[in-house]
Amino acid sequence: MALTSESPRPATALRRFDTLFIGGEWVAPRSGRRIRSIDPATEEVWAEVAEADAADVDDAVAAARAALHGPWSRLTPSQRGELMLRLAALMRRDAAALAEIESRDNGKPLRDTKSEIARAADWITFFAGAADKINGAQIPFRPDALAYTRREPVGVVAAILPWNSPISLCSWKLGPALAAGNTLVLKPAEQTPASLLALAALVAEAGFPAGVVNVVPGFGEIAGAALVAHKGVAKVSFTGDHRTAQKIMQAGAATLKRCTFECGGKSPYIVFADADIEKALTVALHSAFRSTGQSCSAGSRIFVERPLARAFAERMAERAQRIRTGDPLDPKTHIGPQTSAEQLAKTERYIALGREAGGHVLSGGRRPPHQPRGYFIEPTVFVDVENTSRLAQEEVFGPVAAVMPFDDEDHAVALANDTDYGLVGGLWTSDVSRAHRVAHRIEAGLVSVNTFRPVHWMLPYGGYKMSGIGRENGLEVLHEYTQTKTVVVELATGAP
Ligand code: TXE
Repeated sequence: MALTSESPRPATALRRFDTLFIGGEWVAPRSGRRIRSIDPATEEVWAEVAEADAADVDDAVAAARAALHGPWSRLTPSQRGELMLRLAALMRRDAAALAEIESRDNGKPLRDTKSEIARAADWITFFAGAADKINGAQIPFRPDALAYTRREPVGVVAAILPWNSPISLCSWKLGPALAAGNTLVLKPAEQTPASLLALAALVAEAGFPAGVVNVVPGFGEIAGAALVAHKGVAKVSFTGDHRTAQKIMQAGAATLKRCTFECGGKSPYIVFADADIEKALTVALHSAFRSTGQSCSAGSRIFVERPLARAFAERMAERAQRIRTGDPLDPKTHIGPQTSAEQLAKTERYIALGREAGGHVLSGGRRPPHQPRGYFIEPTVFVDVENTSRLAQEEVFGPVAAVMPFDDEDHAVALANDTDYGLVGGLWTSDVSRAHRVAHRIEAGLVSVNTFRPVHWMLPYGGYKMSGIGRENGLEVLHEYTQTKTVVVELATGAP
């Protein structure tokens, strides 16, 4: 394992984000508490961030409701789009600073966070263009009546965000919600509380009316729970663990909240013998190990046609050993640490479970011996793993891939679908009929052929089965942020 940085990074001053962003103002949290954000590459506190509790959440929801029925509702859709374009431009201007905050908070290499911020701005740009294209319809159901539909905002949206890509995943919610005329309360994950406050400063600079976007960093069980149970919140858009989604659904039941859930995955990556094997191998490494495996769309179950399977796994293991694990701020680093001590412990637990179940580690499987501190773990390739084992069935969210053989097309599809998840799937083949046949049979919201997880603002994205409810991205997502009102006007004169 080559390491990019074995010497400790020079100490930097503690960063402070002392206030929440509520109603266009920077306000101290009512409790006075702070979240201590740990840099996972050094295991040291690098920032202290204001922590919201239920009282702050009340204030944020009240501000969002006031904006929804006030100044925000009086703008034209084109004016909403203009403000969003201004925000996107500011995100591009400050991309380097935002990326550094995210890299310190979650340990992702700077080059990845930089490209994520640039893409997040593209997301906002796409939905800015959609703001003035959300139309209802006129329905000629009777000649003597005028019937039409209006697509109205759903109201205050609670966006609950995870720690793996805070600003990027925030833009998936912020873009369509704003385009459709909603207001938002954003709650970043407690592990990565800082970057959305930096984004809030850009929202203010762009000139959005006060209260349209509010940011309340806080813990899931405190600020998150208060937000998703709040009667002033109309919709929850959540990305995270499906067990948390279940709690949110229960909490929202009393007020029948609309929910969009994007949960985890255990995505199949199928390689047929007639595929471009070199390309399939390179993309497999990226799909399993990029972002240290902390991606809901990671290709963690790699099914390879039996005669090729062992050689594929060995070559993957050999190349995995050349992946540079190291300091996220070092431009030469390929993958950083896991974001938290809890996530590292989870990954190590699954590696142990894989071994106990008879799996063999061809590469990785341990913390890098030359990395004295930080939540680092080597990219790990397993063979001799059963698809029914816990390693193959449960989301690890670490850099761990299992290469498993299959015999024919039916077998590959059966293995791919034998999971509770259904977020992403991919297959590699040069047979065009088989490509479509298998793509149609895979139970997942996004299936790719001869590429993997081409996530893009124009493409609907979301899960089958336990991977989620609803879709994000694409114009389709605008339905998740609007509700249809039908208006009927009687045209006939005289008595009914
Ligand atoms: O997720 P949580 P965790 C998966 C991944 C990971 C596992 C656990 O497998 O190892 O989940 O991660 C907020 N009411 N994914 O525990 O708890 C929380 O504060 C309201 C996949 O960190 O789901 C944070 O903002 N909110 C995933 C957000 O939920 C609550 C990304 C996500 O945290 C809450 C992250 C509550 N009761 C983890 N409890 C993906 N799909 O990309 C927590 N939260």
